Amino acid sequence: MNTTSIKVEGMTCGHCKSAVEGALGKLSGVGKAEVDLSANEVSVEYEEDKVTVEEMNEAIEDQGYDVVK
Ligand code: 9UX
Repeated sequence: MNTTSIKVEGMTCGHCKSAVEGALGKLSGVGKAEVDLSANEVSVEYEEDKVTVEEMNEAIEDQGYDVVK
């Protein structure tokens, strides 16, 4: 299991947190996804042979948030 931290802009309330965590959780290969609202950051545990950071970025952007790359 790998861990990464993704910087995301625009997450302000608990529903944002749920939306992003839910979208990441749906991806096969993602274990735990946890949003830290005050840090504008998502920490994700994932299996790198199953899912890429690009796919995770896209899932976040599909929810309407901007990923800081
Ligand atoms: Mo809360 Mo997030 O009303 O885009 S869902 S700010």
